[in-house]
Amino acid sequence: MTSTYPELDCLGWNDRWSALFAEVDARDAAPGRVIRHDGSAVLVTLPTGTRHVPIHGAVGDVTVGDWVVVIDNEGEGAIGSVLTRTSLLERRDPSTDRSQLLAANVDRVVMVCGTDRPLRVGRIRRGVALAWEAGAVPAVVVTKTDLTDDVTPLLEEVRVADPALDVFAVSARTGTGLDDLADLAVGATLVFIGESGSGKSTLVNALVGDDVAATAPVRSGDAKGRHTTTTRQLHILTSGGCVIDSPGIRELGIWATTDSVDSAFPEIGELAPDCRFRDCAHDKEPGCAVVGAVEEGVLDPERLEAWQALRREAAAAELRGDPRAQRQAGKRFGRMAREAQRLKAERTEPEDP
Ligand SMILES: Nc1nc2c(ncn2[C@@H]2O[C@H](COP(=O)(O)OP(=O)(O)OP(=O)(O)O)[C@@H](O)[C@H]2O)c(=O)[nH]1
Ligand SMILES: [Mg+2]
Ligand SMILES: [Zn+2]
Repeated sequence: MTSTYPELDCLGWNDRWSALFAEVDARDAAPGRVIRHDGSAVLVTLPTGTRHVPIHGAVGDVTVGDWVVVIDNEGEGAIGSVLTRTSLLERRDPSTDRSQLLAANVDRVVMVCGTDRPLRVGRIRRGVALAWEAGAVPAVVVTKTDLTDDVTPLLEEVRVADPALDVFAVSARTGTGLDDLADLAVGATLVFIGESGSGKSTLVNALVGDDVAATAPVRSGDAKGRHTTTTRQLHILTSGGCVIDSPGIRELGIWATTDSVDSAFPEIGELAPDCRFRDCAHDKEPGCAVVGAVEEGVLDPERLEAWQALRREAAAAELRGDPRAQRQAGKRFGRMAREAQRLKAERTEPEDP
């Protein structure tokens, strides 16, 4: 089948977007993909070329990777609508506690870690939960392998974080391992996330085969980055597919629901039905199958600890941000308080002779 807009094929235009766009009823409208967000305007690639389009409040949030309908394309241009997303990566902004859109329509959330800094297992787990919540599949890239003699301990730590994760060991400098990563991108959109200085932009340049993104040396001593990349930008790979480069994230605030945390820990979900209590928190409850599995040595205690920590964090975030979750928790608390009073009353009642 021939494409409706061959100019957009390299950005991932397909039958889905074509069908969604066909439903739009607007004159002088054109489909395009947002390749950069500049605050008051977005850079959009359209069949007619790439242009800035101002954003007005009405459309709601637009983010990099979005497929949009640009109206009045011959004139000033405006975003008429955002086509229904296949995925949306967002995080909690630690300063405002609001959701911040990071990227849309991504297939893979790729956490980039450099061998010149410690790998943080907790951070990887957070990324995994965030990726599933977005509707994308997580992956890890351990880059700068040319700086170490033995990458095995780092890969082992990733395995500890999540044994099911896809892991790529690469060097942007020597090119080792880049082919596998390029293969992952074919027909897909990847988004790179990770600490400043971890090597995201260098990796983008290596994949694109050109210096399309600015990079800067890390601080000597602690290998801290300098926050070189300041906007999210989508790049097209000549080998096929797209990669979104993003600024180093200082704190990957979790914006995940307790459900998405659970989907990052399927082995716990499989055990849970065997717990005595349906709402078992797998902590100190009697008859807990999950704690039992840890005691029998079939479940890694670190996995349970990580699940508990992420679960707590997601639950707290839900409470802060979601009035419905707050009400539910309020009811739970009310039940608990009534139960406590009942028990107290029982205890203080005169005993039967
Ligand atoms: N030896 C070596 N150095 C690398 C490699 N990849 C990146 N670097 C270096 O690491 C430093 C930081 O790389 P950047 O690509 O700017 O890092 P970044 O993740 O984009 O950083 P921010 O934009 O600040 O988030 C640069 O000096 C790169 O040359 C690699 O594979 N090997
Ligand atoms: Mg960068
Ligand atoms: Zn349990």
